[in-house]
Amino acid sequence: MSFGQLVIGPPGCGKTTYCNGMQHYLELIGRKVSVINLDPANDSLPYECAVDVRDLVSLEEVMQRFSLGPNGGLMYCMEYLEQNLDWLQEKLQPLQAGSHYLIFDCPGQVELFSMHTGMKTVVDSISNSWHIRLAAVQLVDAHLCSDAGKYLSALLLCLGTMLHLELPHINLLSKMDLLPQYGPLPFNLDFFTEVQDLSYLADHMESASEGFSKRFRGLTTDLCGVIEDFALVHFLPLAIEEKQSVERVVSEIDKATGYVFTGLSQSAPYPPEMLNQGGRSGSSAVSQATGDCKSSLAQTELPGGHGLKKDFRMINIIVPPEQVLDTVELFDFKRQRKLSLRFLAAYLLQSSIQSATHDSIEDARTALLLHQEYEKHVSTGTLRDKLLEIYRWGKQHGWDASSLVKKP
Ligand SMILES: Nc1nc2c(ncn2[C@@H]2O[C@H](COP(=O)(O)OP(=O)(O)OP(=O)(O)O)[C@@H](O)[C@H]2O)c(=O)[nH]1
Ligand SMILES: [Mg+2]
Repeated sequence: MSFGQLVIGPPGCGKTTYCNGMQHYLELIGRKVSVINLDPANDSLPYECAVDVRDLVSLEEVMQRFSLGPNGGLMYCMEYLEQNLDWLQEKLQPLQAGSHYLIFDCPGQVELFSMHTGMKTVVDSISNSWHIRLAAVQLVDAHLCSDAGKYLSALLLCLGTMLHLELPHINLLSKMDLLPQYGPLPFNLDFFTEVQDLSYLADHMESASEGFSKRFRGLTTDLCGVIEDFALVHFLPLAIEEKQSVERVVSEIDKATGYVFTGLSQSAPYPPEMLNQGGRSGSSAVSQATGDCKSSLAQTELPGGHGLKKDFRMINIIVPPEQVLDTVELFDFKRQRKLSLRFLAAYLLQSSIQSATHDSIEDARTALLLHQEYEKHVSTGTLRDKLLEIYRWGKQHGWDASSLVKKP
């Protein structure tokens, strides 16, 4: 069994630079790494390339020979690769036999990974037929966070790719070092990485754009609802030049592919380089945080909050739903969108929360008050009617309950 990463993302988001940085980092911590270039347009490679698809097919030649433009040419190249999978398999076999960790540098045309069947066949062969446990590592330029509309498009792209590729998936906000030059962000960085309470995005888009019509608001709100309902997309920030940042990313990818368990069949519980790291490494910091959280959960009678599933997933623990008071689930109407904390606070408590930033204490206090509301409706037998009323009202008003908030 081999392990690896499929590095994907829009043009120029930093995939090739990431492959180079990742190869250096992993070699430093003692892994044997091979980078495979799957981009037929990549003519100057900064990394040491073990397999180059350009030896099979090159974009320039295809464009000349068939009078195709760059995008049509690339589609042809990927279909040609699909027809010649045994070429790729032959090249990968010695690397797998040598237990190399494989990093695949991919082209930037996003449609290849969100709707193209040829590329999906290539990926399926690598991961299913040739037994290489892959994680898709999707890079998205962090500057997209400076514009709510572009950020929403990036979320949809990530979600679409995740559903199309069906691989363990890690989304990264790349080029974090350049972010300050785009000015202050409309929200904290946490808002963009955790992808919670997206109702703020619609508010922000409306206030930032004069021509933002009511129709667009409804569409934006529904799209945000779809992303929140799936609860699959979140991001890790990446600064490829910073060791700690790369370390954190590697730790997440290793958990996603199962690489962390490779030592289990031998005597060591973790891959050797993890055990050898001095100090508090990313992976040990994660287990420390997980341990801290587990012990506080053990002392808590019933942990409560809003949207806790995602919090638990972030720290990699599983808590049975019956041992949690989650206001997302309490106010849920089956097969309907999940309700945001902000909407529920405005509708049921007439209070406005998180008008400028995310405050976790304010969130916790609001979840507690909502739980009291829930108990009240359960005891009077009015919960179902209340939920019907909330969903009807929400749909009619574009899920914006700010008009109900009591003025201070
Ligand atoms: N400041 C900064 N620049 C970066 C970073 N990553 C990549 N770049 C620059 O962004 C440009 C594009 O980087 P590439 O690594 O070629 O991006 P790519 O995604 O492989 O591009 P395509 O293969 O054309 O889709 C290059 O000029 C890189 O030097 C980063 O983390 N910080
Ligand atoms: Mg590239």
